[in-house]
Amino acid sequence: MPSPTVYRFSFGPWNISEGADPFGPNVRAMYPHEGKFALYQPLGFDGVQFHDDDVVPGLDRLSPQQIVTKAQAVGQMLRNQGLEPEFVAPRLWFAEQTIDGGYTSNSEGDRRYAWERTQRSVDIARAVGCKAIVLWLAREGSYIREAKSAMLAYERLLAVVNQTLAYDPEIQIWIEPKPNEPTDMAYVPTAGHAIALAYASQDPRRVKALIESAHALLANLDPSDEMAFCLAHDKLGSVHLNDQNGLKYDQDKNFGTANLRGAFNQVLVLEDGGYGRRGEFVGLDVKAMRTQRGAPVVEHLKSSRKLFLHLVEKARSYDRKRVEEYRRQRDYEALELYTMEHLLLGGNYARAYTP
Ligand code: XLS
Ligand code: MG
Repeated sequence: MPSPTVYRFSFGPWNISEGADPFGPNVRAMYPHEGKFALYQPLGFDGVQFHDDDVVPGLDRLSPQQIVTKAQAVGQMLRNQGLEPEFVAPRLWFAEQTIDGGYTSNSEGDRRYAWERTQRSVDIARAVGCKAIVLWLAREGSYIREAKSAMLAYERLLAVVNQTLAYDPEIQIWIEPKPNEPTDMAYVPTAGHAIALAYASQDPRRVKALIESAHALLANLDPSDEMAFCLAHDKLGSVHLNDQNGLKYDQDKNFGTANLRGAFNQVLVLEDGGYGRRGEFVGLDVKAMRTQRGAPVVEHLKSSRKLFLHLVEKARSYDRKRVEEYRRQRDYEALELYTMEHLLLGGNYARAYTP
């Protein structure tokens, strides 16, 4: 039996936000970006996830050399604070050149911009000291299917994956699938699509997926299965744990708060799949409620981490022998009751309670 994994946690600076949504402005004071880094360790986090311009603001106006110099300084600042950069994601959804998507835009100039920005993100990842970029393909898709050739789009996505692998011999690419929002119909909506791209690429070992619970739920899939699929192929680069209440806008609710049993199954899969033993982070992509007062608001990060750790305890005390026995007898009614009672009742109470 390997010793139990000691999980390490990460989040991105965007997870401490001011509360704006598409229908209303900020409701909390801005919290300076640099100040956020000091919050990580006291909250129990030591991994930092970045968008490229979180590391180097305004990078489109800087030369590649200026970008690298600035990123190196951020890397040093992180090391001084005992923090580790987990990944850098090119922000390919904000600039004018990405209105119709980046890699799959119908405009050649826009596609060139996306590729240049991707190279800069790889440079930033290397300079800040991490080995992965995340492709959240926000606007790679369309509002109407007739707008783009999906076949061509998938060819273009694979070409960019290959170009990136060739650009840097060590960089890993973790694709974060999402089926919708901000585009209606997104390419690469599921883990299956991401892993297919990985195997079709020139170096499948370096292409993995980042599975976000809410994104899987928006595709009407079970997040624990999406994670298990990646783990079975040794392709789970990272996770964005959170929750989602039905098929709505992307909610990024606290982990385990909409479906506790679903969250338990995600933790079980991570535990059984050995996730985290090679230093993988447990990323929490959670958003504070707009109603929450104060600045900075960090309760959602604390709560999600705490709920994850409670579920780790539940996963470790889940009686696997008993589960195996129920499976052998094909008694899934009993297995379900056992699972629910295990989640509902504390250890002592469970023993004391006889129906
Ligand atoms: C948005 C994504 C985003 C990425 C990072 O839906 O979850 O937060 O994880 O750009
Ligand atoms: Mg995410």
